[in-house]
Amino acid sequence: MLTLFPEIQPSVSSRLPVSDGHDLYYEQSGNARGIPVLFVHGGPGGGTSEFNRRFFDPEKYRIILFDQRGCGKSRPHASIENNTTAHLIEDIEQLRKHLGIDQWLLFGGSWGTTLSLLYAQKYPDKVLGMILRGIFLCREQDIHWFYQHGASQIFPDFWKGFLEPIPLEEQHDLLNAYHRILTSDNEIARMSAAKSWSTWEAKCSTLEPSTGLVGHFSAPHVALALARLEAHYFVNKAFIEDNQIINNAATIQHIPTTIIHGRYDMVCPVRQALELHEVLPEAAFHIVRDAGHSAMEPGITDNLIKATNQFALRLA
Ligand code: STX
Repeated sequence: MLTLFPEIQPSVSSRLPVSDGHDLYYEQSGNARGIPVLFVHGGPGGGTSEFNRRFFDPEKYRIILFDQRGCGKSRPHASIENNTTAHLIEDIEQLRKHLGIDQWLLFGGSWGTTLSLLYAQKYPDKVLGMILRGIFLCREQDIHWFYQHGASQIFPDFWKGFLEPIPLEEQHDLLNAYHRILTSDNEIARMSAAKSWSTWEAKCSTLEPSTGLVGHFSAPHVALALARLEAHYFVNKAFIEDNQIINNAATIQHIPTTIIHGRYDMVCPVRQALELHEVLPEAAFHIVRDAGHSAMEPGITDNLIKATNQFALRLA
């Protein structure tokens, strides 16, 4: 079983002003002359963490992490103004040009797979390959599963905590109820809802309870961005057509892709990975038999690092 590479520090950490007053945090680590790889984080609103650098051999990769607009160290924090999928795609393209990179490898998890796939469909000639973990197609049924009925049946105990901030008469439409509170003027209610939202997601992300993951995502700064951005994107159906990713698979057929998904992923059920693989039959596809959603599940980490090592050989 492969485990994370040793901790490294970024050689450059900087900011990139993008459109509409948003300002992105990004950083580079590893080998400045290595294969460029972009880490595309989840949520939306999850932000990057230091351990995200450690999926890549630092001698072979030029590792780029960035925080999508509105989250992590990007500013303004938790802002849903001028924050749509199209903006995020153009931010990635602006970052690519800014860094002087012709083509790069995309490494995305969860919402990071949604965004990577949509970016690749818009700019297929900029993408060397994709490593995708925990496929999230972001259709109505995929959102409904996690925020209304589905995962609620597997984790009924944690679900109580998710229902807690929502008045009974609004519980038939939890996403809109949360969105109302998370965008209200009541700062206390906003923060309390954000904490319940993010705790639910973090608790459902691993097969075994992970206090580290729950602690990170329920901390106020992280929770607020994650909850506000997710609710904003999901009430708007991610600003994409239903089944947009599947319907446009032809545009990315030729891009070398590895799909990795935990059998017991309760945030994004594995069926989404299967459906993606059906339209990208050339992609390598690994269902990890003893894993949930998180990249930190041991079997998922192992498969992710195997994939980055294989891409390093292939792209050398
Ligand atoms: N959200 C899917 C997603 O991208 C519905 C995601 N799921 N869990 C996460 O992200 C955390 C990493 C923030 C726990």
